Amino acid sequence: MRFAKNLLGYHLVVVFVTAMATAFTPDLAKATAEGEPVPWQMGFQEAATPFMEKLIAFDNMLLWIITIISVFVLALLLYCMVRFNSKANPVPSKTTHNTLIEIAWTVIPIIVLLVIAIPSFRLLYFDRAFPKIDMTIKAIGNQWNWTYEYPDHDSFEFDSNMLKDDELKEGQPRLLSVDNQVVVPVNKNIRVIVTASDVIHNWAVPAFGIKMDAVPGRLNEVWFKATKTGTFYGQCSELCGKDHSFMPIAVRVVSDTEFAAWVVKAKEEFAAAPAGTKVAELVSGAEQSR
Ligand SMILES: [Cu+2]
Repeated sequence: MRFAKNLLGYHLVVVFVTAMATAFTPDLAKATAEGEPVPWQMGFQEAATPFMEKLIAFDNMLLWIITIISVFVLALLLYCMVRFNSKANPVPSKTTHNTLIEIAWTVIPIIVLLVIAIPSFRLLYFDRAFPKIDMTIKAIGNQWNWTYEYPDHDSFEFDSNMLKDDELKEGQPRLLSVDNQVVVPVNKNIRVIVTASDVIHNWAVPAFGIKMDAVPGRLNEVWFKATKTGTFYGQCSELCGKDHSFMPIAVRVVSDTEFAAWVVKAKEEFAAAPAGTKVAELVSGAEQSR
């Protein structure tokens, strides 16, 4: 019996240690493929922008804080149960106030909240205060695909549709791969103007730390600076109808020269449209027929 108890205790410790190790060192659950989720992934996808790096560091800090608080509260509860149960402590104390403890349990939580609030506001500011933008793209959500425009490059535009299972090539992730990827240059500040033509969608790319609502008749904007080349996947993150889960986002980050070459090809492939018409129409509430 004792052996069984020891074994159970040992097992619980192993489970706890493994869980903690996985939670605190994302490397153990490291994605094999960058920019996309992997089976049994526990942490975030690897960061591909400075903002996401900061976000992950902030999340790790919060994890430490909530773990310490939870363990402390649990320890207090256990201590009370053992020390002050009716058997161990038959005559209860009549104490009702303790000024020192009351000040402590007011001031310490305030300090904890400040420790959380300051980096949190900093992060918000970093995200919302746009740096000098090198390039702008527009992402327009439709039921159920994305349209992209490149206003800085003669406003060519194209639709990005999910590839069906029988269209996938070797190595392309299912439900995330698209026919036309958004292509952007590496290490450049890219602004994404996000809007929609029908219902609310959401342009989200986890590795960039981006999640922005695409609202019809409204222009939202986000920025990112991808510091790694590769393909980064995301999905529409606002319930938008029956094919909500089938309008993925695929962003390919390439070098400057590759980007320049791609723009030349893309301009030919997707015949140029007059600059800005699409968004102007959307804002004035004109219907898009797709
Ligand atoms: Cu959607």
